[in-house]
Amino acid sequence: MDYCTFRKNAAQVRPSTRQRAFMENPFYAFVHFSPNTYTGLEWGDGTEDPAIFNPTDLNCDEWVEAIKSAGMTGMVLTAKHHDGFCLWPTKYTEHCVRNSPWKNGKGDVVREAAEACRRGGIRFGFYLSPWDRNSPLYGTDAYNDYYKAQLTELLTQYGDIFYVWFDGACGEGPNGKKQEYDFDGYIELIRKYQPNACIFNDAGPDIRWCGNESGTARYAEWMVVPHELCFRAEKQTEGSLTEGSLNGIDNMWQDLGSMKVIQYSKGLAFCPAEVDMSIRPGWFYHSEEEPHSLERLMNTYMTSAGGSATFHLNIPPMPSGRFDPRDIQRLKEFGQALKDAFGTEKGIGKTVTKEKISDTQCVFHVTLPEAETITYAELREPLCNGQRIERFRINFTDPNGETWNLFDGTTVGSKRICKLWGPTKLTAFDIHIVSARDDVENLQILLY
Ligand code: FUL
Repeated sequence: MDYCTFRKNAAQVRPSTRQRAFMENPFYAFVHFSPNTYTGLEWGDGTEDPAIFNPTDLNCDEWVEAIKSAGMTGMVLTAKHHDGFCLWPTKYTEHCVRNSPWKNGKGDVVREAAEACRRGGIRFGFYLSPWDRNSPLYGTDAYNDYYKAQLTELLTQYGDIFYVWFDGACGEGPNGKKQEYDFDGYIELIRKYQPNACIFNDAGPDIRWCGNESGTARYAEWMVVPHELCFRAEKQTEGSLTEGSLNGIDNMWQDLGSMKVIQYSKGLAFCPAEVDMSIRPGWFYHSEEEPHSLERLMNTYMTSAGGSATFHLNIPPMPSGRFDPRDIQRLKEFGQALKDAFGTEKGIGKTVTKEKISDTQCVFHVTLPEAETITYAELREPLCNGQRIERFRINFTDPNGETWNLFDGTTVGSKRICKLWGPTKLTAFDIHIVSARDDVENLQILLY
């Protein structure tokens, strides 16, 4: 296969309908809640007494309000973490809320959270840890049946689910044995009962892990990646450009999608990255911890949701079941900062003309109706055309004819927020597509 054909084939790799819908709302919350909230641990060992789980003041509507105040549009609850304790009254183990004093064993945190999301108009999803340090079945085939039975309860009893988050962690269970997870079987169940839900896992199928838990996105994030990495996603091309292999590829690689890497891939898949981090150092609540600075959250947002990935931000409830007022405050400030930055579109009525140089290079000339100070340009590739842009520059020419570079970028994908060098009053500027895998059509340009 020649270089141009391989590159054009890479540009044909497309998202599924559910992935496209998911990338429209790339900012959502995680909620880590379990016996760890009461023991102060990050990983419980499964021997915790269910009686310690007792959120005397649980208020899921407050969670939803706080989540919405930051601009997030979904919530993913840890229905079961590695300690095996279930936040809903599952039929399949006694290690669950039924044996907690909370509401005399009649409570169901999953239901309260799902219903609060519904009332508040945000989406609901769940995390169900495959690693289970409590279940005596762990390490045997019967565990996969147990896990699927629990998955089925969650998929069928709590309304629409937008996201199922599969943790990659696979440690030892109470018998010292490790488990071989039947991910194919788990995925089949989700497709059957919640066909619109996206599924997170290191290897796909729908959303993959960015490779760290500190909110650090890649400088150039690709949605089209080697199937060797995301082998649970659909393989959409056949044949490599260069002989060789990508054995050993993992989600820590800094470059997963440039031609330098994918030339060796024997098939490509569409699988965008999620950047997941907690608002505090821990995933679970520890009173001595403080929420991260507004600046850190903003930076993470710009490079994740604004960098062709998604942003999954965790807020851990306190033992009472409420969010910490410090976190609520930080979420409000964050939402306000996002509104200040992106609440009012500028350059309304601008004209855009495209100058095509070749199939892989073009320039978009943008003219504003009047001079305005533009801080951010937000670019979006229509994902129905796949991901094409490899490198771009935003330039403007001053009245003396001198050209200035306002932004130098690589990938665009679902959304690229470009903080322009400035501030500069602009009436016209150019977006040079320096390199693309195929003709760039209908580039969306929003100014703020
Ligand atoms: C990790 C887990 O081990 C952490 O406890 C946390 O749930 C994080 C989101 O995923 O793999």
